[in-house]
Amino acid sequence: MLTSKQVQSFHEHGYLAVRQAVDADGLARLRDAADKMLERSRATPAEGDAVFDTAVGHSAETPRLNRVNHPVAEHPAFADVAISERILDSVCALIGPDVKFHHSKLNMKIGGGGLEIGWHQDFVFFPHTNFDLLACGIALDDSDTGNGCLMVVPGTHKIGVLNHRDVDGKFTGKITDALDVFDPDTAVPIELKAGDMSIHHVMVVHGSAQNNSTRPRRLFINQYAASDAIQLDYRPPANDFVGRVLRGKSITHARLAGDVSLPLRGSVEKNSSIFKRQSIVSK
Ligand SMILES: O=C(O)CCC(=O)C(=O)O
Repeated sequence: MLTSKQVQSFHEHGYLAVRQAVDADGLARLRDAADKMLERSRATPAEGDAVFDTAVGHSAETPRLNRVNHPVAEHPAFADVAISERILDSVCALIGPDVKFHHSKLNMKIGGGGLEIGWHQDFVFFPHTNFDLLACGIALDDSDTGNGCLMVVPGTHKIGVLNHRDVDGKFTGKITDALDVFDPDTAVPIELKAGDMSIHHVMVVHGSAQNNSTRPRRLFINQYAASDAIQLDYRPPANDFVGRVLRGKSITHARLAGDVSLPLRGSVEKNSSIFKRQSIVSK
C-alpha cells in the first residue's frame, strides 16, 4: 500500500516509483510470458498485426518488437498482475475507490536501438470526461537512463492539455508547440529495478530515449481510470478487460472535470501505434 507521503507526492509531481510491486515469482512469470510472446511473433509478418507492433528488421528468424498490444488478453501472467490486489490498492489510493481497466501494453524497447518515445500526454490518445486516470508500468528489466527508462516532467499534469498536432491539424502523438510551457531539461528519469513499478498521471508530460545499450528495457504498462471517467471518442472494446470494473461500484453518472476544452484524437490508420504515428509525422 502507498504511504500518505507517496500519495501526496503523486498529486504534487504527477508520478511515483513503487519498489517491488511484484514479487520474484510474479516477475519470473511476466518475463517468461514476454519471452513466449516474442516467440509467437515469429509467425507475424514484418509489418506487424493487431497484437505485435514489429520493430525494423523483424522476421521469423529474428523476432524484434516495439510492443505487444493488449498483453492481458494474450497471456494470464499479464492479466493476473494487472488486476492484482496489490496494484489495485495503489491505483485506488490515487484515483479513488471505483476503478476500471482501460488498456495494457508491453513496450519492449529492445537493446541496440529500441525506439525513442517523444514527449506526450497520454490523455490526448484517449480523452475522458475527467483526468482521474493513471498508468502503472512494471519493469521486467532493470531500467535506467542507459537503456531508455521512462522520463517525466514533474508538475506538468497541472498545466492543461497541450497541442499534439502539426500545422495542418494532423494528430502527431507528440507535443508540437509547447516548449514555452514546459522545459524538457527539467525531466527526471524514473529508474526502476526489475519488479518495481512507475505510476504516472494521464496528463503528465513524459517520454523516453532510444535504447542504445545492449540490454532490453521491457515495461508492462496498465492504464486504469476512475469509473466515472468516460472516454469521449468511443471505440469498440479490444477485449473483455477494457472497461471492466475492478474495484468499487459501477457508476450511474459521468463526472466532468470542469471548464476545459478536450481535444479529440480523431481517426487513425488500422494497427497504428505511438511508434508509427510519431515517425510518420516527423518525416
Ligand atoms: O515505454 C515508454 O518508455 C513510454 C511509454 C509511453 O509513454 C506510451 O507507450 O505511451
